[in-house]
Amino acid sequence: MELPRRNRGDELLKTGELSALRSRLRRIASRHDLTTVIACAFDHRTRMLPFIYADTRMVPAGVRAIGSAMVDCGFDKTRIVLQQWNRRFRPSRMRLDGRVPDLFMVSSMGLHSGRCMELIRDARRIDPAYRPLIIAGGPHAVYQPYQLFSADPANPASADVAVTGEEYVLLSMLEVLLGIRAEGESMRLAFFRARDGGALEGIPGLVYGRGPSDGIAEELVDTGVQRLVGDLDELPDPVLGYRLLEPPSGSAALAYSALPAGRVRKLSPISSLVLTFGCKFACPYCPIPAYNQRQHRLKSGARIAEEMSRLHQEYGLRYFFGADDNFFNNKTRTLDIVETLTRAQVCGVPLRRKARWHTEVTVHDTLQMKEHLSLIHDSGCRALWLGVEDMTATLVNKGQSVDKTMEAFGRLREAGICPMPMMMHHDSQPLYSRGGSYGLLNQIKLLRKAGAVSLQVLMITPSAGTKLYEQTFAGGQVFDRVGGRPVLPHMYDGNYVVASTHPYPWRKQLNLLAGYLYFYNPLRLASILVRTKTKVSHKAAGMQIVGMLGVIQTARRTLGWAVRLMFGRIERLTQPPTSAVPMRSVDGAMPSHAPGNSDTSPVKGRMIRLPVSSHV
Ligand code: B12
Ligand code: SF4
Repeated sequence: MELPRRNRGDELLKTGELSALRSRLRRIASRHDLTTVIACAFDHRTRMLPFIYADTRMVPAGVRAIGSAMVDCGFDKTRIVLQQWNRRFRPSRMRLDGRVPDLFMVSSMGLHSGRCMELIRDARRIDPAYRPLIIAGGPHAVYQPYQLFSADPANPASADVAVTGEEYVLLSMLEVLLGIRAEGESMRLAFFRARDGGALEGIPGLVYGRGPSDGIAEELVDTGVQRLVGDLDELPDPVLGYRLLEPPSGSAALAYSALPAGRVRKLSPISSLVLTFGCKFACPYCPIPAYNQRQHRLKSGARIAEEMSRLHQEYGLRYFFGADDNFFNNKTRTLDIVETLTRAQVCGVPLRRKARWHTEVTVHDTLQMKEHLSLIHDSGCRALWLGVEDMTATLVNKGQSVDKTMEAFGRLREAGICPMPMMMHHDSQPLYSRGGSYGLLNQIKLLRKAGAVSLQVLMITPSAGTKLYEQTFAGGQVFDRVGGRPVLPHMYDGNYVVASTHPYPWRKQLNLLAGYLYFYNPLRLASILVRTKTKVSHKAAGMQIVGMLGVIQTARRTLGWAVRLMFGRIERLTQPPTSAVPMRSVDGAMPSHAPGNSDTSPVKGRMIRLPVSSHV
């Protein structure tokens, strides 16, 4: 199910609320001398096309945002550890400023949740007398916070609290904790006192366990859906987060100091940046509109220009990736941003000469913007990722069609912007269809012709927080085990066929590879090199090389799965993962983050297998 919507008019924080909270925390920060480690969970088994470079060479914006918020509020002793760069990091070995940190935070997407739980389990090895308060956050906590808590005495791996929201929720909780914390008291004990006294119940966006024994929750309290910050200019400066990065290493412990500014660009040449959030469409397989409470939230053009300039000046960063859901969502607002970027200067030089930016949009909105694409190029935009999904709109109709997609791609190429299609393969789409445009290869052929520079083809896979999620399980589409091998969280990335009613699901798996091979291959590289040169053809050649290397890695990881699908017995799930611990809201209503929260009665702790805890 989608996240429930707050009452109309109460979706957003009041203007200035986040800024005021930041100021209040700054006034009390020096009294507390907090140390914080923020880990980004990452499962290296997910390293393959189409994310093979961006996954490790773009420090995720989520952990940077949380780190920036801590520093902005005066908690300078903060370190960000990326499992992407520090595979062996062990929270039980971490020391910051010579001591076990007060706070251990972990951010995770659903597909990295296996690693997230390992980090939490390891942090719990720290003697309770010194143990930090364990806070989980990020997309996995937003959509499935109940998976971060254990009811198994043999495996007491629970976060103390899951933040199902953004900076405001975390900072509100810290304000309450610091408000009641006695001198020398640990943050963990302050948290328990606040929780038991009901002081956290008024902060929407938290889920925490309660129970007599440490690490095993008897019930989960859900304080409801967060209020969102509407004006993204109120967010803390993202430049701060880059100062906090743990240098890459093979060590389990932390380095004495953070990554020097001079090394940031080499290790993370692309900088992901929050520009806008939200999308006006309502695709049934996408959780984004509900997460954003159907709101469109933006930074101003001036603020974006300032952030790009500072990131360029301080770290030499030149390439930016907007964390947008649909950057072209609103024409007037988009034009306002790009016009400002076109005029902006950095040290007397136009910003557009120093900064190149890229982001995600839809085909429909690209055509709405078609008269302005050269202005968008002039503002520094060089590539746009478009959710083409299925060009014939059979899977989902969001205004795309073969003609419209071809027109949008042509216009982008003319303007010097690389079109980067994102496709979704599904059970009813054949590999090839004779004389039509329905087959996967037929569509890739059209996209090649239209000038696509890169390709993303993923199998449609159930995603928590979407309209389709529960029914995909109820319909028996989702695999539990194939040939005895369990489907693990990292396999929910769209690269593995883990949900299908096709009689030969192995064909679907091989279709994905065939699609990539058809797009990325030496013949195509040669033809790009000899064809007429255009503004984007050298980029297409570069992408071919990256893509061919990526295909090898993708085949290495997924061919074994195709073989299992061919010969192994497929066991299916009939229910999505649910909470092993009963959940309740603070007011007795249905908990907002409970699985299948459209039911009318509270969840009574139905016990079914959690992919996170049982398969890892
Ligand atoms: C950019 C992006 C990518 C980039 C990421 C590159 C990188 N290293 O950063 C690329 C293109 C590689 C990518 C790939 C994938 N992505 Co992606 N991606 C995004 C996108 C558009 C922006 C992410 C971002 O930077 N957001 C901005 C930051 C500030 O937001 P945030 O991370 O959510 O963090 C905020 C809160 O969550 C919270 N928070 C985060 N961490 C923590 C920690 C603590 C302790 C606390 C208290 C709070 C907290 O506070 C932050 C500040 O507000 C999001 C959608 C979106 N708009 O967020 C999807 C999204 C993260 N991706 C998603 C998915 C599923 C994928 C893929 C699996 C592909 C797919 N099938 O769609 C792959 C996985 C690749 C891999 N191996 O990891 C999903 C995750 C859903 C889930 N339940 O986990 C999202 C949410 C989109 C969606 N469908 O809703 N992605
Ligand atoms: S257009 Fe993209 S971001 Fe918008 S609802 Fe559909 S899939 Fe989600």
